[in-house]
Amino acid sequence: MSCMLLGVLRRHGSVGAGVGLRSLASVPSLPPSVADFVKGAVDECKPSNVHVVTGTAEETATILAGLEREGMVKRLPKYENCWLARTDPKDVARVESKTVIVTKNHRDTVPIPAGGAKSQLGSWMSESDWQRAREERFPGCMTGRTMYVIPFSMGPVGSTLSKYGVQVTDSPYVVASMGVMTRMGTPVLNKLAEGVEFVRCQHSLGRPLPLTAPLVNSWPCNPDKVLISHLPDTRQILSFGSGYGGNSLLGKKCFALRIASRIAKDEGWLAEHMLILGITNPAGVKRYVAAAFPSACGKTNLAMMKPSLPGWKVECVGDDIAWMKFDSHGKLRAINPENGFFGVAPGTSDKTNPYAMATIAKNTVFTNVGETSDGGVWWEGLDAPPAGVTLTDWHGKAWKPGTSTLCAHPNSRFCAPAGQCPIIDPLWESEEGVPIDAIIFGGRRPEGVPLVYESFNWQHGVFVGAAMRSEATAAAEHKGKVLMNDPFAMRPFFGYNFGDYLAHWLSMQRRGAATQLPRIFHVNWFRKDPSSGAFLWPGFGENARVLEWIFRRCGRQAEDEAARRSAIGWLPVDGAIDTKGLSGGVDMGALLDVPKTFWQQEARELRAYFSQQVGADLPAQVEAELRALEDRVHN
Ligand code: GTP
Ligand code: SPV
Ligand code: MN
Repeated sequence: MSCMLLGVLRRHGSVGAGVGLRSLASVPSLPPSVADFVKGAVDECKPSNVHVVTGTAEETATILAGLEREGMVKRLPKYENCWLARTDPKDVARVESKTVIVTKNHRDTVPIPAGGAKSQLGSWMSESDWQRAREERFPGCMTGRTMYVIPFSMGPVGSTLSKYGVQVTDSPYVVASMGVMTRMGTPVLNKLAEGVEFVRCQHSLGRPLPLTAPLVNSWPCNPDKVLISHLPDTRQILSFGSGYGGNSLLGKKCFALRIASRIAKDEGWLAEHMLILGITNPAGVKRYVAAAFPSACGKTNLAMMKPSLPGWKVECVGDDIAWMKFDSHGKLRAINPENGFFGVAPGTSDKTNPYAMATIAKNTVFTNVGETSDGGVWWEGLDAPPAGVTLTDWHGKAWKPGTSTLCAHPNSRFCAPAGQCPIIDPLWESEEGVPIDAIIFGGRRPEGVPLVYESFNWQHGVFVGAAMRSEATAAAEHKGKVLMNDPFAMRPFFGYNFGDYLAHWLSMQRRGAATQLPRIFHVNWFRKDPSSGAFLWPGFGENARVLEWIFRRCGRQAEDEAARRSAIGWLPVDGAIDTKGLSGGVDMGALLDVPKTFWQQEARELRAYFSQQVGADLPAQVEAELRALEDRVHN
């Protein structure tokens, strides 16, 4: 850390923008509250330099060129301004076991599980343990490195639904990625100068210089010391040891879900793990829906889907996170707080998601995908490259199709600007947000759960969200195909006690106008044929057939000719899902079946889960819905 820079911080409470100190005099100073935060981080982390990020294209180019020199990214000459990063194989996904929420009381963070069991609804750390963990990690952690100061906005700068943050980080890869995923730089700094609140985000890779051990793949990280910590009371995030995805791009899951869910509870709105899409029918009527699926369960795919049904159009507002608030007319309105897509690469192809393929054709950072000898990218699900083109896997080793290992890591990702999506919705940056007519829950359910059903009402819909389960995926460290409870697809992202979260959702009923409340649905694209193990439903663009039924239900009374009452909710009647033109034919009977013994078992398992994991914090209305389900499945 230069003495001169420290001197500037101390005397004026501000730091200049720009690398190096020569330009210091000519750049704007930081607003006092930001300067205080940065000064505290500098004093603790002891970087050698401070760079306030302005967000210009030239600055990004300089940062990427620096990353290339260090061997952290490689230019992909086949495309325009695209880059490939290969991480240390120990740093490839979110680390839920090292992710904590710090509050005074344990129960502010999670319901206390019965019989000393471990909570699956978040991880609490006491203030004193956290203080100790911080002192073991952060002092001097940026020695020899540059600390970047990233002013960023979640949501369009200036929108009443937007929130601001400042992230300090010693990872230039994070700066480049945050530049895609958020609105970042000087316009945000100007907003902060007005004195608006901001979330304080402190991130370090935890590898000060000089190194004491060699890097793997030139990717600095400190896997043994990873800790992703959140202080919702003071709106702070401190993340250490990982440079990957949601561990390090702190605007995403850490801010826009964990901290924002707590802000939303305090302020009376919802911060959810949901995509937002607009769907227009052949008559030109448009509706917006939000959908919550757990990580790697199809949000990005649905958000950008190309409908197989003639005349229908889908447009994308967001693919991962929705901030939603009832407006003065009692209509729920949603914004996508993000500015880019951090999407799963494997499985993405012109067949499954052509609009995602178009989105990632330029200005994209790829991480842990395979590489082609002609300077392009490759992953499982793409056609084999043409003769003469060879492949390198995500470890950087030569790789051939048919090898038993994977070419791309299953959680390899693209990071691309949302504005490049060919079907980005015209209102995706609207300040007031888009009006939501339906909320959809879903997950990977190989058995028993029908393709689609609708809840009986808002309260039952909240129960359906609370009852969500899904097969574990590669997006986190869980291994194997184990079925996990993942209420509201928020299990890894709750910023406060799940019982209070349910009460908050139930209270939304009073904020909305009765006639305007979104209908709540549950979908399952992943039901399997028990004998062959194959998916029963073709998915992807064909999911438009299910959206069509949902669209129709939004405009109707509960009772209509398209739906019949079942033990778990409203189901499509025979023929109500349009299957015309589906190649190969599908077994709609098997897809919509609601097996009684399966649901009796499901209700039993749900009761056990609620009593062990939520206990006294379970709202009475949710308990009543569970009892009502038990009655229905036993009759
Ligand atoms: P995160 O970004 O981790 O939150 O994941 P996501 O919810 O955005 O999931 P994504 O759309 O990236 O899909 C994850 C995986 O599910 C990919 O391998 C997809 O190919 C697959 N998938 C998505 N939609 C469908 C579908 O309708 N049917 C089937 N069978 N697979 C799907
Ligand atoms: C997820 O794991 O749900 C992701 C990727 O979207 S990350 O941003 O790493 O959390
Ligand atoms: Mn996604």
